[in-house]
Amino acid sequence: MAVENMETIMSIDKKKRLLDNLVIFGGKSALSETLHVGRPNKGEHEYFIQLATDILERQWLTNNGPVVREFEEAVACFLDVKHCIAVCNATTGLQLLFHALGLRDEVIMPAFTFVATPHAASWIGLKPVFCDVDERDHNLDPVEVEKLVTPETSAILGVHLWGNPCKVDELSEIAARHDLKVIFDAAQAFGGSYGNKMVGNFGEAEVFSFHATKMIHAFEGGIISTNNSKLAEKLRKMRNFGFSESGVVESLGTNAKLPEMSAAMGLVMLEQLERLGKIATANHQEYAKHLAGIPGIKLIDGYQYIVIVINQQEAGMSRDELADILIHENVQVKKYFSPGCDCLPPYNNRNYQLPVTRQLCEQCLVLPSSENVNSKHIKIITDIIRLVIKFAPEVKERMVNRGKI
Ligand code: T4K
Repeated sequence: MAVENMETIMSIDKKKRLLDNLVIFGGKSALSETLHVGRPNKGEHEYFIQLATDILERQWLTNNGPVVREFEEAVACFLDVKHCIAVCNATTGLQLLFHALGLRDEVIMPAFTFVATPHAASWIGLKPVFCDVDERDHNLDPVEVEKLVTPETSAILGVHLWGNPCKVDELSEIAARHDLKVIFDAAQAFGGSYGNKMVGNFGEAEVFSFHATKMIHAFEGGIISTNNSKLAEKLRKMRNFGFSESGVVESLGTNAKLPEMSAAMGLVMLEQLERLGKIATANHQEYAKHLAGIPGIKLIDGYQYIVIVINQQEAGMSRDELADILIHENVQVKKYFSPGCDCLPPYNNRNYQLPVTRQLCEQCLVLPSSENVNSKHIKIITDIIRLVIKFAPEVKERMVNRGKI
């Protein structure tokens, strides 16, 4: 037999063996436990238990207690912002902010975001107007924003997606020219910066999430940050049924308070910020190293989330097919954000033209990264991606034959 043919047979055999190792084709996962996107970072248990014990012994569990105040001060100091108002979650924080700013009618926002962004507006009777995003950073495209401004528009709501800041200056300039408020959903961007300032200092105010899945969490929780003292005072009353500090109801309000236990977790996690930031950065670099050169895979900048964009033509397989393979391998990837918010009820009653959003909704995949994910895990995950893309036609054929697609 010619040497060439021998090599072909050997490589076919090797390819088959390699593909047989994939769980989707009957192999065994190299990961003994499932890796999740958004697996909570743990923090230091002893410190949390100490704070939790103090809270229980103090018998002051909520309603602007000392730990909430300490958490607010610590965050304000870190962000170098005048006011931080702790709330029970970012969704409610956004609602308080919309209310406090007296927004009405239409709010321009991206459709490529977590559904909390438009839901927060809709819930209080505002109309989300979905705008396309920039392909490079997945954030609001100012050129598209400008086109959507109408006499009904009251605000522009930017979302700092994946921890990367919006084009704050351009959005602020458009808002100023049309006399609109500009605010930011910074749920994913704690620790991010724009120019020489921390995210948290821009627009009328910004809203962070400290949900369990965020790098820094408080089980559930949020912070509204602002340099506007009047707005801060209003928000403080609103989150506590409209009560003033002297205990008199002065305005409409709701219950958006953060419990002491959550604030305690927030403080514990804040202490870990530097360490967790280093882990997240190292993980991002590790992914970048191992994903380099894989056709059709682009890793998005920003250390807090590992977001890849899969170009089906170049990769030879779709985002959904790759996700399916990885999930079988114990890698619980997330298809954030698919479908886009404009395609979800109750917003799917208008035919939005959002070409970049549409494309990203089909192409983005978020991979696991947290203190639970190390370089060995990343090597395993990226080896699988490299393998299945290298042999994409065979992988797809086998998937079809097995009824997987
Ligand atoms: N704006 C933006 C741009 C946002 O991204 C978010 C929240 C908000 C506003 C609203 O903020 P909050 O009101 O929540 O403060 C998760 C989070 O629930 C959500 O907070 C977050 N964005 C969103 C991006 O992700 P899901 O539906 O993906 O969560 P879930 O339950 O599927 O969990 C994700 C993964 O994390 C799972 O694979 C399991 C793992 N996990 C989760 C939890 C809660 C754990 O391992 N342990 C846990 O305790 O929304």
